[in-house]
Amino acid sequence: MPDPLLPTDLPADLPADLPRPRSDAGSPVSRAAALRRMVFSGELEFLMEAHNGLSARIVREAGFGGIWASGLAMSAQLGVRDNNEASWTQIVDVVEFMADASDLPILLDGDTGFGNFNNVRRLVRKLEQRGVAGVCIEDKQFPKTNSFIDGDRQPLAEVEEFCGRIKAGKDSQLDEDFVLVARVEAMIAGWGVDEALHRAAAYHEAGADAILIHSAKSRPDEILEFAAQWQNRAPLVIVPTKYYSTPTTVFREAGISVVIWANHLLRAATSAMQSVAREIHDSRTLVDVEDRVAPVGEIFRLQGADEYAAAERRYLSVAHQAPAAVVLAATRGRGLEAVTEDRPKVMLPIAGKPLLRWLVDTFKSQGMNDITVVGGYRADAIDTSGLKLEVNERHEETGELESLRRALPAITRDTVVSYGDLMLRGYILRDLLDVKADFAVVVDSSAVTDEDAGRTNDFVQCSEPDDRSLFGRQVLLRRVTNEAAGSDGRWIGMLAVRGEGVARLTAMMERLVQRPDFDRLDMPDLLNALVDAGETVEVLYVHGHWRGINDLYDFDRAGEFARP
Ligand code: SPV
Ligand code: MG
Repeated sequence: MPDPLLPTDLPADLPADLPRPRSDAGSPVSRAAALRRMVFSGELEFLMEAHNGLSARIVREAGFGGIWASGLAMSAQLGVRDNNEASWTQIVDVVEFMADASDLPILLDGDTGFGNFNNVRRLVRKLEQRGVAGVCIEDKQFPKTNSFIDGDRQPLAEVEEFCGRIKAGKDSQLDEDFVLVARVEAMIAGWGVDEALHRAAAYHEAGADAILIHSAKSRPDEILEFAAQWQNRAPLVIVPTKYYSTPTTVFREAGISVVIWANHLLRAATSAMQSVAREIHDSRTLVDVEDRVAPVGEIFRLQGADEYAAAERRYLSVAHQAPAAVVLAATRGRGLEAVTEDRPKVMLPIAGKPLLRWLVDTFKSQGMNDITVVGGYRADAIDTSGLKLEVNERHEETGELESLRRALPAITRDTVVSYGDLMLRGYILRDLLDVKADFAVVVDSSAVTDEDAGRTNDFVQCSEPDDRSLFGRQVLLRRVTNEAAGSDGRWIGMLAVRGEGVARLTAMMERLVQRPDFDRLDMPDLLNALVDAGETVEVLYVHGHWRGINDLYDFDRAGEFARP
């Protein structure tokens, strides 16, 4: 459901923790109304330049109340000149990304309006449709050049003609709050304060909501003179890029309404990119710059990755999400001490890659990319690429269930819980995923040898022994024991939990944690507790095609299994 407090023209995917524009009564206002309030607040207000979605979000997070979508900055980030080389629709596309990325009111630098009165009409319509709060048009001719490039050689528009553009823009806005600012370039073009005043009065008369009075001088004198003579007939907007050393209180005292910091994010980004590019080029390494640049995680945060994950949980049908996987990999490995000095068992190489990778690749081959590994012994040596790592620091004095407990936050949907020292043919996992039961385990019914009996546990008794004629019939788990004799096979160490079983697994874990002997409990204890609680744990029988790597004997033979 949309947030009822959000104005309808705001993007829905923004983090909810930042303040939204509100009326005095506390109810939400549109962005156009928010910009209008800034312009007419009677206080000195500030707009910060942004030039794309990312910088728009950064402006919002910095705490500004509004954005200046600078023509100079937007054209520069596109790699073109501020001479209307980017078409007006390209500019509207850029500003649309900004409006999507930030819920701040945006005042678009609309240059000359991109043509005559007719272009201004269409521009205003398109801006309103895209959530832009206002536009500033300047009294020059299309195509324009940036005011700071030979500004005094640039022809100004005829006053009457420019008034026509203003009227056309005002007549076409559908939202009465949409703000049209008329920009006076007379002082840039060297025509002086009087001409500027004459033009500003005409533009105000034509319907402009505010006047942007621009100057390229390094001191604010002509701006202050203009403001003094203007006498607050309409709000004044200024761009002190050239007279930047003027204290801000001077503008406040002059009765200015809005100060635009017009290009500083573009320039900040440019300096940073130049320095980092040069340094990486010269040093041919990333080590010196890594700590100076934003971590990739910060970029994800600014992009709203968390909101996406939440939306995925909310909207992506569970049927379309591959299950998650939790891999228990905390142990060093019995009888493997000689080869696990510097790594846990799951990092032992088998036919050229770590044991854990074989398992992870099997998961990935079934589209399961959400994989959480619980490490313990030498968890630091686990290769975590493509994985999330949880660590059971108490692995030496705890059993497998304490490791599983560490991964419970990751078990929010269908999940396969697996021992980490397991290799298996892909079809076993695929068949397990096809089982529809809330709980399902894979059991190998091939003859249990005497040799196995001495070396491993996890023998199981089932509702029926394996029999190929069982195909299609449901077989249930009765008990996991360490008794080979009389068992129906071996649990291979893989449990699938799906649907409502996910919550019941969590509930069962919460009950088991209360037991005084919890630290000694292993996965078989969980399976038995589920059975004892009346849960249906379905058995998928297989006949070989997997290996548990329990000791040096298994390790020695694993390579053959990996590459038969
Ligand atoms: C812009 O930011 O594009 C402006 C202000 O129009 S200025 O560059 O000062 O002309
Ligand atoms: Mg501009």
